[in-house]
Amino acid sequence: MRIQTDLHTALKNNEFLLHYQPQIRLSDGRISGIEALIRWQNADGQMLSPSEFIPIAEQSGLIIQMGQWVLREACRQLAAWHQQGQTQLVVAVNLSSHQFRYGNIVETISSALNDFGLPPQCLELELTESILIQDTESVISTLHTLKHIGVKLAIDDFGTGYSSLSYLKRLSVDKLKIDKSFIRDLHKDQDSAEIVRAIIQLGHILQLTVIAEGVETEQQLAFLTDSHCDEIQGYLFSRPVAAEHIPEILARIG
Ligand code: G
Ligand code: G
Ligand code: MN
Ligand code: NA
Repeated sequence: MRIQTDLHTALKNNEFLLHYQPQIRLSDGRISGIEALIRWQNADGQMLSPSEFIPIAEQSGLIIQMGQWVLREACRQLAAWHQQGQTQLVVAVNLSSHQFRYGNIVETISSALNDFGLPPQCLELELTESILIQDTESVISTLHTLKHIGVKLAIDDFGTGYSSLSYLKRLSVDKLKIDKSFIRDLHKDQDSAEIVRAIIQLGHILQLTVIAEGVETEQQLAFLTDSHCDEIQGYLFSRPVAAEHIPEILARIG
């Protein structure tokens, strides 16, 4: 209950902020996109991770307001980067299942794009498999509307959720994000390596972009390059950082 009250206050007092983590395209080594990740800097100056407060925000329904703030803040920041000349930059935003179902998501997204004058294809939505397997009329119709608007859709934590792959065919998803647990275990067990290769092949057969998350070592990078993975994200290139650090990273890796 305490953290729930605190979350309300935090929204009112602007205690949330976004950190940003670059995604690197392996074909040319350049930054293809940036994932926005929420942080909570509370009144004591303590930085809290979303895994500590997102589940509580989901339970209380506050995730909807929080998610609206995230979308608008990410769009505001992206528009600023576009104005600084990074006109091709894409920002990826995580959506929670609750927000997707009850959050008036289409309206939130179209007004954010409109208010900040952004082309829809520079916004990517990261959905979890738990959203996609719900497979109800309303989820499918929302996904189609979002595609029609022109935003990109990525499946986050791919491989950890449910085994039904039928939605990949039916819903026009653009990208698979291979869950970091497989990348972590790449060189510990043969199965993870086989699974990663299989996901990349599956993605390519379906003409999807495949990105590996949680890339921390040169050894993992070499494996992913060899397996024709399209993009990588992880501490090897950069941790999630405050927005002010992004221009220097863009200047360094392009
Ligand atoms: O940085 P990391 O500790 O940043 O994030 C932990 C988890 O929180 C991840 O599963 C990530 O997808 C989720 N997360 C981060 N930011 C957001 C957000 O803005 N909205 C939602 N729904 N989840 C987020
Ligand atoms: O669930 P989602 O993929 O949105 O969350 C991304 C999470 O992964 C965030 O918590 C982010 O801080 C974390 N992360 C990003 N890069 C790495 C990495 O190289 N290693 C590990 N262990 N975590 C990472
Ligand atoms: Mn994500
Ligand atoms: Na993920």
